Amino acid sequence: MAIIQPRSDQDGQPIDLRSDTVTRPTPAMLRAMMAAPIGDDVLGDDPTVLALQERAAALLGKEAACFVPSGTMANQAAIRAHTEPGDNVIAHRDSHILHYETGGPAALSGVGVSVAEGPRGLFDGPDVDALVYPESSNFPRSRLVVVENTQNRGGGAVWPLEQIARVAERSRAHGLRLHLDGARIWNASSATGIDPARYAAHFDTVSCCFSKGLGAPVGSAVCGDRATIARVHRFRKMFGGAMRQAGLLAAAALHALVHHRDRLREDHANARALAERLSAISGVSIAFPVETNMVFVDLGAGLPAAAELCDRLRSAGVLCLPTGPRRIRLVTHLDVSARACEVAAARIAAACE
Ligand code: TLP
Repeated sequence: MAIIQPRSDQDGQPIDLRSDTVTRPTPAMLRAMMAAPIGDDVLGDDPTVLALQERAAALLGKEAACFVPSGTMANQAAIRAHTEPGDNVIAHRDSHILHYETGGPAALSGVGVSVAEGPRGLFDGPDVDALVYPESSNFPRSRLVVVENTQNRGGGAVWPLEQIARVAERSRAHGLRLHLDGARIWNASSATGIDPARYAAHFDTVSCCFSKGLGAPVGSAVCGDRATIARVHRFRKMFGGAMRQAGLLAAAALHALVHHRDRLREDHANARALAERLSAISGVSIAFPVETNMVFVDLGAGLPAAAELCDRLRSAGVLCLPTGPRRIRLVTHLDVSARACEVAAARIAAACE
């Protein structure tokens, strides 16, 4: 059941599968923004920001939350809050904090990152054992483990809860702290039916985004215990992310949290159907099983390279992004309907000929 007519079904609009970040606010969301009571969040009195923070913290079973402009700032402020310069962080080679945050851990926190390997961006308890530095005045201090759920470059993969528990158990045994990059924790939860708080319970901090599948224009939050969130708050200011009448944005995020979580299953069904159609194209293979709202397509030797295919598709009114020389990513969201996914699949088939 679509809430409004998705943008993909409006005349002249491209079918935009580049990311779930591209959604525009719905009319109801805009009304919520217009009606929101606002204050000055740097002075701590924006009621809508405070309400959003309370709600996000409650949903993730944490004491407190800090509203930030982006998922990148959420991760970076959390990393900075948990570490001191010279410390070491453990994360997967394919994690967002390593690939897409412009070297933030080194630049903003002065930390090194030891990389775990493993299929679909997931790793396990023994990887933590292998990567942790022994305590010695020679070595960096291992301090933090970062998990990403869902895992973007792993195809939108969902971490099994037991695997998270194993990583957390080994991390705690070494005295490490844990941060969850939960930019798409809502998708993980929708796919498995597992309450987001059950994922979050294994972590000291969790970042979550309102501006991806949930469809808000801007905004993320870091959730955790009061003391750590007080540090996040401080680093948000230092990184330039403290906003003033931020209630306007928080109102969109609150609306999204209340009204758009249930519909994520439509995006997942659309992604599965899209993958099925694409897998019928000769030379195309689907890189990962589709668990959430992402489809990664590998292009065989007889097909155009990824950048070339994306250019052709742009002319045909379908937008998507290359993530490797022969790999493209397509992401479903509330601005693409099931019908638009069918049309996109047909145009991709034509562009591959
Ligand atoms: N990811 C974006 C790009 O940066 C790749 C996308 O289109 O998927 N964590 C994860 C797992 C993410 O996928 C993203 C965004 C972020 C954090 C950062 O969020 P923003 O874009 O709000 O800084």
